[in-house]
Amino acid sequence: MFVDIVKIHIKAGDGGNGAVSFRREKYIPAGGPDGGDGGDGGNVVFVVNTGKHTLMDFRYRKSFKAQSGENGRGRNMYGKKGEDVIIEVPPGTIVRDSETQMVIADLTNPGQRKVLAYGGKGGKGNAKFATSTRQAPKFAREGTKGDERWIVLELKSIADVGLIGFPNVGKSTILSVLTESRPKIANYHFTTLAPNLGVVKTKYDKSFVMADIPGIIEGAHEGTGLGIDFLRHIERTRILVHVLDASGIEGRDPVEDFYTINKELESFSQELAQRPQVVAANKMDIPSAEENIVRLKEELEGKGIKVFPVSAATAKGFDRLTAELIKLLEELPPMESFEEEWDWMEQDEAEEPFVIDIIDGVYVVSGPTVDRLLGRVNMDDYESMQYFQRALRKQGIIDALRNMGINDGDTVQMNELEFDFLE
Ligand SMILES: Nc1nc2c(ncn2[C@@H]2O[C@H](COP(=O)(O)OP(=O)(O)OP(=O)(O)O)[C@@H](O)[C@H]2O)c(=O)[nH]1
Ligand SMILES: [Mg+2]
Repeated sequence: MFVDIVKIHIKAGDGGNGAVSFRREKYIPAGGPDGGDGGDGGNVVFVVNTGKHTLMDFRYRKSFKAQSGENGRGRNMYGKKGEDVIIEVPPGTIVRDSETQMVIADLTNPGQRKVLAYGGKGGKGNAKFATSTRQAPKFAREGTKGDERWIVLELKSIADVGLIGFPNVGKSTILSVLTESRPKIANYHFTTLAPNLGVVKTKYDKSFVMADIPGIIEGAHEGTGLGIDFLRHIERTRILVHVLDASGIEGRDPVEDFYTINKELESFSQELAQRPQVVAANKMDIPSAEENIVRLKEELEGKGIKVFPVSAATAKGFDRLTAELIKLLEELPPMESFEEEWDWMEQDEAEEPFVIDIIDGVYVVSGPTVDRLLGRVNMDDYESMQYFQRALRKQGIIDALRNMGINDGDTVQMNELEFDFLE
């Protein structure tokens, strides 16, 4: 089975807890605090591996968890950082948030890496909470939780040129003539069940990637035949080569075939239907093709669609076709990548400006706002202290303390600073 869309769960490691510990030394009855910080949790990292072509690996394994950070220990020993979990995906993998369906990553370039769940931060050990007035803090901080979420991986192969057409018209045979790819070829419909890719090397010293997909029939958009879901594999091709059986050996008319397939294409995606198309009129080695090719050219070339008579069986006519493809590829804009619509990391990274913990009756305020504020004030300077008090009010810290039930005279701690609350 060809797996090209999967839902998986990812969880980054939690941060380790900070330790509460006191130095023990011979002859020194009560040493200072020496509880180390917890380690950060590991991240969930996605990496593009060009050796992979399907999402097969995710068929049985749907849950990925990075290691948590270790807890801090005494003697100021820091907890070890949790290991990242690395998830390898084929190029062309789009990642969506399973709830919102928004694209969060387009993993296209070889070797590209992206963190999709960040590990939690390790908590600070009690050594970090010591101040001149509280020399033996009996508290430490817990580590924060790692990110966790359900995501959907969807494979959209990246190819320059996509081969489309009815079953049995010779798409796979053409791929095998032009590339080293060896897809299954047989004289029955729906031989190809999953897309095949190959690299077309030309004498112009240029190469491009060609994709062959399963055959399309009338009603495919309603699920007839193999349906058209696999068209997502060629959504990112820049040109479509529409393969027609010019011999009409199966009793269909190649001119009608052309319109039928395009109608199906339109019902899948207007955008894909607008993609530049050239026609490869195949099976020219069969005599009945002579008559049909005249009609085909008359019908289509008037509409600006170029028709190339070819025979995959005898490998004839492909030089002109590939020359045209090279020319078009040079003119056309590069392949569009998916816009990443939403960056949850940015949202997560905008941490809370401050948090308040009540520890042993002390109101401990910490966070980026506090760090910034304390970096700016000089406690020995009256004006500076007044600025500090105004800032506390402006940032909402006073209100937050009030809401937590603080009373005049209670102790507030901000990093190294400790003072009594008095409005
Ligand atoms: N006479 C002749 N037969 C051809 C030519 N190209 C392909 N065939 C034959 O047509 C049959 C179908 O070829 P495939 O390449 O498997 O066709 P396909 O379009 O990939 O078919 P599906 O994968 O089923 O959609 C095979 O028996 C091929 O040998 C050609 O140029 N001339
Ligand atoms: Mg085929």
